[in-house]
Amino acid sequence: MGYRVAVVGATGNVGREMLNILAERQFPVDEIVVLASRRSLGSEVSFGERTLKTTDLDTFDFTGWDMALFAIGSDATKIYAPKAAAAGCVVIDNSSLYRYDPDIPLIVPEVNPQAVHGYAKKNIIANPNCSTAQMVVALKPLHDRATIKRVVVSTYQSVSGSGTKGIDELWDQTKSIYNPTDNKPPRTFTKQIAFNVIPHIDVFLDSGETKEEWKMVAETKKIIDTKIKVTATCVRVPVFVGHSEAINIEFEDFLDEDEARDILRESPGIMVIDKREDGGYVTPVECVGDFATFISRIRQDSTIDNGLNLWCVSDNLRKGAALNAVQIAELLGREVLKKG
Ligand code: 11C
Repeated sequence: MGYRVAVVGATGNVGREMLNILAERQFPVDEIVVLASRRSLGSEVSFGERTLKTTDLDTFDFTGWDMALFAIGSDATKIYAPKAAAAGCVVIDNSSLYRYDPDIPLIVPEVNPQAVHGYAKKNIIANPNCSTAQMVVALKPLHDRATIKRVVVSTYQSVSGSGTKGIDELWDQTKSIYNPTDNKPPRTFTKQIAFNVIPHIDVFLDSGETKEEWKMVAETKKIIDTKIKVTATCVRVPVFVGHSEAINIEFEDFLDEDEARDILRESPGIMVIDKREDGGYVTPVECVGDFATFISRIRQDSTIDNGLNLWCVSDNLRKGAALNAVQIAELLGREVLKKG
């Protein structure tokens, strides 16, 4: 026996990836429904070999459905997630709406799977921000060995993090550089993104940080350890898919770079590609479509007592969103619902 699963926001980039990954990982689905807003009704999406037609989210009754994977914005999530949860369907939500609610677990299955048992308070589980998900996969096994005190991270985030409109803007601007008569002003991003980088993702906060930077701090604390200090600079780069991060870590105890490499090699969800030679590291184009978080450039930071540097790359639509949501669904099935 399998599960009755709803995918909410099935026509967006993340919703489509959720369907691909459910099919690729042969998630035990008895029945699947793909839900979308009225404006996307009639669209078709693929689920393995099958083509599914979208159903109206607004009038859908979640009673009798086991889980709903939500991939819609926070405003719509606020309306529909409580309806699903009240009907007894466990919501796995990709928006930022519930991440910081102490009664809602925020889960990366390789890092804090035990948190799944907290789902029952509200029947909702939150999925972290993409830039946090890949970073905590890399940090957790190192924290278990040498206790992380502080992390300084700089991100290089692809345009797909801001949805299809971000992808279209990079494509249109890139073409218009070669054909200036077709010049299109920035709409999604605040400055030109083609052949440029922008140190601004999400809104500015009073502290001077952006919300994206704040999320990396708050979510790392909630998922791994509230004592870890994190400071982040988040930057949008002209890459279609795949977020990269340069991570500097200060530990309580000394951790040798070779031991760190061995630990990471043995850790779940991680692929270490780290040769000290031309091309002996991973770049975002190579991680697209993959499940792993890739780690390269592992090296001692000799400017502090117990420091390491590393480079971390992952597919932001997969580990950063859809894959992590499906892994949560697998975890929920395995540990709690036990039907599959
Ligand atoms: C970006 N990280 O790259 C964002 C996208 O809180 O789920 C995901 C925002 C979120 O723009």
